[in-house]
Amino acid sequence: MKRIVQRVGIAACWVFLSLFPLTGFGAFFDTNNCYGWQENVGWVTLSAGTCGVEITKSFVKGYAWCGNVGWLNMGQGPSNGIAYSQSEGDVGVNADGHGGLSGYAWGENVGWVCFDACSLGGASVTYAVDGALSGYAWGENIGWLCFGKDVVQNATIIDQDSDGLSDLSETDTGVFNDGYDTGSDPLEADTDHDGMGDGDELRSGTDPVQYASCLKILGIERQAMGILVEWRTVYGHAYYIQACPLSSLGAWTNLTHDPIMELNEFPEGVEAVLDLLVDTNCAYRVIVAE
Ligand SMILES: [Ca+2]
Ligand SMILES: [Ca+2]
Ligand SMILES: [Ca+2]
Ligand SMILES: [Ca+2]
Repeated sequence: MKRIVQRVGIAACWVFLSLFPLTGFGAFFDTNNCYGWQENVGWVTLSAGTCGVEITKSFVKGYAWCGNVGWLNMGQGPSNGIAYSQSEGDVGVNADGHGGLSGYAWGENVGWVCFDACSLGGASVTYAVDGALSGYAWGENIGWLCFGKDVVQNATIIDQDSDGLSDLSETDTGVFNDGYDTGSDPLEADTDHDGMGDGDELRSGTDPVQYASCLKILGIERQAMGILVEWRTVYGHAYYIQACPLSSLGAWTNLTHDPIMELNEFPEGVEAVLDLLVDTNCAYRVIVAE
């Protein structure tokens, strides 16, 4: 759907015809904070850098340090290399590949802690692909152990190609399913070579393993009324088109006051904005509105 906007400001006359891929996203991993809440003893800290916990696609491994309850052994790797059987000598916390945890951890001071407490009538613990734990585990000796979604982090989530997606989610299957199973290559920052990094594609809703699916300007065309800027969209996502005078590179301003949301075409479509300020010597780019 074409929209007409009136932009005020600069005069001059040239249009910089180029494609501007999404920019400005940083990696979204924060390994600085590891906390848990224990009902009887208050906040417990899974100390940053010393958590020693690794989440793989099917199990959790290592020791979590809780300031008030001591070390919590999440398991030392399953015997079969895939998942703990929960039999003697092979006990630990398993991951289901889609955010769910189950099984048991052991603490010298707290005894067994159950991570799939649903069977006990309570909630269970889930994990995000950035290593954050949330939900409730149950310890017979300590009661509920609460993991706060925003603050519990895992210290050893790895992002080998620094694209903002952990190796945990980059399943390298070539098929995108969801944030836990992106299908992208953990050793390639831009798996499909479309110019957008894998993490940026997830944030913008495009497919990280499809070359044709990416956020970019499709065309900048001079028309009688102004400059028409067209870009590729994803349903449910909102965008700003920004302009920048070539005489002042880096000074990007939004063409519209509010972001433009794609609510017509699914799963992907095209939007366009007509910039009425034709006497502008400038560049255009598209960004995803936060
Ligand atoms: Ca990665
Ligand atoms: Ca990657
Ligand atoms: Ca890409
Ligand atoms: Ca893509």
